[in-house]
Amino acid sequence: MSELRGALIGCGFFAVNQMFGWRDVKGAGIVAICDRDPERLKIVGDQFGIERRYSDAAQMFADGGFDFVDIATTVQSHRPLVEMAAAHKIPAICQKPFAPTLADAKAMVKACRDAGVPLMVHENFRWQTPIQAVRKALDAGAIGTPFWGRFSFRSGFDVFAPQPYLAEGSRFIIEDLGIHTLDIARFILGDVSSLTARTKRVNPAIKGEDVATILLDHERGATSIVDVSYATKLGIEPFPETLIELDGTEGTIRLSQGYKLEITNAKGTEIVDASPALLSWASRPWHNIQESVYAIQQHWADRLAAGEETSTSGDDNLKTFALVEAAYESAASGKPVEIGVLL
Ligand code: NAD
Ligand code: 89V
Repeated sequence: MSELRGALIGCGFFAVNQMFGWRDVKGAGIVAICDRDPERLKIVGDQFGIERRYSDAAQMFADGGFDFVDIATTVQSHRPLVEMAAAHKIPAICQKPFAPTLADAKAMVKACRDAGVPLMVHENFRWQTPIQAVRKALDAGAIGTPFWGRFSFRSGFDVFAPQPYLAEGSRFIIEDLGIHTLDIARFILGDVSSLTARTKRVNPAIKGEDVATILLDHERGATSIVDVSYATKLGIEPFPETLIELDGTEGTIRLSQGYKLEITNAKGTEIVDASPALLSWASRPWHNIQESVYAIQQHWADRLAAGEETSTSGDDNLKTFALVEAAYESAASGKPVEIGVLL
């Protein structure tokens, strides 16, 4: 079968990982790129040898010649670009956060559904090797039925240097990072019926919250905590590791710093190294995220070729996005929020 031809919009900081990922993906590649910043267009075009370059996405869609679009811009442009893809009947991948509001996210899912085109949100954290290893152990019944969990990301890493816009929004850690952690909680323990959240801003140089603690009630009965912080100064910096604790009826799972996976049950305790691969183009400490970029893009190429739905489809991501909205609502009101009401 011939290779799927992709076009990428947004050639900024993170798109470079996506371009490397596409270079490795089997069955798909990038044939055109777009950025309204001529400097970024040139840097990425030259680095990856892409000749078709556009400063205007509308012009690129009008010219066509590609089978899918990969939207790697920041959130403000996601809705118009996804709707442009739907209008041209082009399957679309959209970076997280999917949209500025849940209402926008729902409109984007509807636009693609009405147009009959596949839509995947680039929610890559569930594709990380250690997270997949936890899910595999759970699916194999290693700890019976999980009744409690903790999904923790606590760091003092300077994310504002490569992504200065993160310091500028009134929303920060839940919208940018917690969105991944909440998605992991859903991926591991299932959908959520209600949540309660508390937030803080510790770093005075940024506008949004940099600490959040969220209590989740899962529909299948488990209770979990998602706790995220960019104000946590540790001896050994864990960025960008998500640490997981799960207690089940037959045992426990602990994913601890250094990608150490410990499974305890009636057979004893097994310790496994769940480290991600260091891909040829990757660099520490980002390699965990970088490998998951490749993995989600390969998943997209496989599913698009097979005409099957992706793990983080637009529909699926609405359930993660609703948790983000609910967390801000709960933090503001001090009260629990029912998720079903939002969806
Ligand atoms: P960035 O600002 O470095 O890059 C965005 C690029 O998009 C810029 O070059 C800008 O000129 C271009 N752009 C914006 N609107 C455009 C439009 N309408 N048409 C053409 N070009 C346009 O941002 P970034 O740090 O690369 O982040 C991009 C997205 O990736 C964000 O949504 C961010 O949250 C996400 N991100 C995801 C991960 C992950 O692991 N999934 C990691 C980092 C960033
Ligand atoms: O994955 C992300 O979305 C990034 C980072 C890990 C820095 O928060 O923005």
